Amino acid sequence: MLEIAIRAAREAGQVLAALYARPHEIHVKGLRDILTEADLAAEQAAIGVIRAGCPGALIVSEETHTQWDVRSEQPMWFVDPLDGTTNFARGLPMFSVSVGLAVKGQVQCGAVYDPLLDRLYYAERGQGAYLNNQRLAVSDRAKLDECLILLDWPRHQATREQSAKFLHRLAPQVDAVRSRGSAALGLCHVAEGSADVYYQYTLGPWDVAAGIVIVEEAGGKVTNLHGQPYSLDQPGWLATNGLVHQAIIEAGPYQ
Ligand code: 2AM
Ligand code: CA
Repeated sequence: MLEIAIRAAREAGQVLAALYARPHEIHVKGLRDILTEADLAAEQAAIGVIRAGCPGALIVSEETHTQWDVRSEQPMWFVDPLDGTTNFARGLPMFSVSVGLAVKGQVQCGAVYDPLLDRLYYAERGQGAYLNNQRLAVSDRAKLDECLILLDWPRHQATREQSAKFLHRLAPQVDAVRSRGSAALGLCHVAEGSADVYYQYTLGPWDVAAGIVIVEEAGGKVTNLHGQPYSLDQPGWLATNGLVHQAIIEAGPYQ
């Protein structure tokens, strides 16, 4: 299954890399939410790989999905064919493909591919997390004032204000703050130890499924924004190196 996830992420990523420098067709899906021809082309590529390797599988992909229930017994593939569409459409070179497989709400394996840097992050539960062939480990920073915080911005006004209030509390206490616009890459940066914390108030399961197992297998911790166990059908996410998890929770979150 990990090999299928990797192949799907790589093939979709190659589609994105080929289309990146060309003009884009942009469709508005909703508030601060767009879709390009590349999201759909990459989705076709990823779904094709999963269907070939795992016939009959349930695939929950951002642009094409039916109803799903996280408690179902059926294994579920969560696919974000282009995580960071706003970056992609503007020519900012920060985006990825995310492919994860969950069984009864537990992610078993996943791959996140950054096609421009040819960086493949992947993990299988119990087997460690890797970037290309290198084993990943979260950072050992234990104090907030040493930490680099990554966050992404929700689309809706009220949630964006909540996130800004949380940041208002955190920013004076930490080393640095960044926002890259790809949740999947944000989680992978925590896994590799280049960032210490990632949070976002609203994400879909396709954004996080692969990143969850990559962070956990790198020794990090993933919960909801209150520090409670996460659920793939809930919107709020906090991933850290584990050492500063409690300190972040105590600094927020703002409701
Ligand atoms: P996307 O590019 O696939 O749309 C930037 O805000 C990051 O958060 C991106 O990974 C973006 O995913 C994701 N994101 C933001 N708001 C979201 C929402 N309401 N639902 C799902 N993903 C969201
Ligand atoms: Ca997407």
